[in-house]
Amino acid sequence: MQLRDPSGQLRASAAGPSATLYVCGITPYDSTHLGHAATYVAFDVLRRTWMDAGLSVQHASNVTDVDDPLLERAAATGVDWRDLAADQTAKFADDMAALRVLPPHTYLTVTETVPQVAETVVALLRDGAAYQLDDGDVYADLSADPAFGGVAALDDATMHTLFAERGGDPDRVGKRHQLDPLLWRAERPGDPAWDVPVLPRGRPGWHVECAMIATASLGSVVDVQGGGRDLVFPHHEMSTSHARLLGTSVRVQAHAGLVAYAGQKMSKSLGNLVFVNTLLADGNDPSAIRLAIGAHHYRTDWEWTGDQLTAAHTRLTRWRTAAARRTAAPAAPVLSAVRQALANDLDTPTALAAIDTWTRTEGEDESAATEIRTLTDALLGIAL
Ligand code: 5CA
Ligand code: ZN
Repeated sequence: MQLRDPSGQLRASAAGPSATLYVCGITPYDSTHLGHAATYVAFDVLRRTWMDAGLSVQHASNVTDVDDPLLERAAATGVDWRDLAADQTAKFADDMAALRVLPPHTYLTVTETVPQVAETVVALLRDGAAYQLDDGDVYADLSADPAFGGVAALDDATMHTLFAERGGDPDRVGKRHQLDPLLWRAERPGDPAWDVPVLPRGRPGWHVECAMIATASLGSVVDVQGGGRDLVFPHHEMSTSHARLLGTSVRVQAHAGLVAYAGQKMSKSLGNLVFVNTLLADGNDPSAIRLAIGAHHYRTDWEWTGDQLTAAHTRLTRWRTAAARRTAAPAAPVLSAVRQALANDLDTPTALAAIDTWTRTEGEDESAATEIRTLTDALLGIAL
């Protein structure tokens, strides 16, 4: 698998070659939209590509089931935040299963890992990589990590703007540096909070949650950390920094482009959403949804339109008709073209085009159709 990081040889262990994948999970306060789906499908194709290459994959993910937008939605709708999170997490799992996204091997929520996050925060304090303000809040001291900034490689002004836009608090009085991120938030009235050793009663910050879950689930090397492009800064910059100080290195950062709808990034906070469960309830075949997503390279931003789903249905029907033939052109060259395309930074549009070509070519091979069905099923998660 050749992501854009040139360092990328995967590791071989005594048990055989292996690879570790951390994909940031959802904040469960609304249904899964197509932007989420596109990101999770992209990393699912990566996992399938690795498995096809004979790697033993360990895949971990989190659920941000304590966070401001979730608490605000629960308060606004009069629902207990725990019920909202549990309900939306279950619905997300159903949507992912329908889309045939392979579930992570380790899947942890904030609420079930509070003691471990607290231990992590205490370890960072002990090592001088964090500090506590008078009210008990704990922040990471970014100056303890000389490699900070290497993930996003942004100038100071841009980091500052994005930090403020995406959950950071650059102007909090008492912080050593404006970009220092929150690790532990002491209890505020009405907020969920936990009693833990050493720290005041409170709740975890966001980035440290992913650092801790990745480290605890995958060990000292995360081959790929993935998410949508909106997570590059500050989230992956910060979580990678925390993980590094905890002894875990992230080798490759891979980010999916953002899916827009009605002219803007599809986003729970903007409300311009196309939900996966609505598309499924309308009778759309999950394989067509995957094809519509796979028609775009995972790294590019794109805009969802109904036409693309129509085109994906047409493609799926053509593939199914071709895969029902008794004889067809041999599958081996298609398999190698698809593998080559996916090995080239997960180039799904080229992989799909190779199958298109096969559907239009006649031949005498009697096992080709079965082999193509196996190929699309295993590598692309598409059932013919
Ligand atoms: N819980 C955090 C990560 S630890 C979070 O960002 N949750 S989320 O529910 O907001 O997003 C879940 C995943 O979907 C993230 O990888 C995010 O980058 C991705 N995502 C969100 N909106 C879009 C979009 N419009 N296009 C593509 N991916 C998106
Ligand atoms: Zn995350």
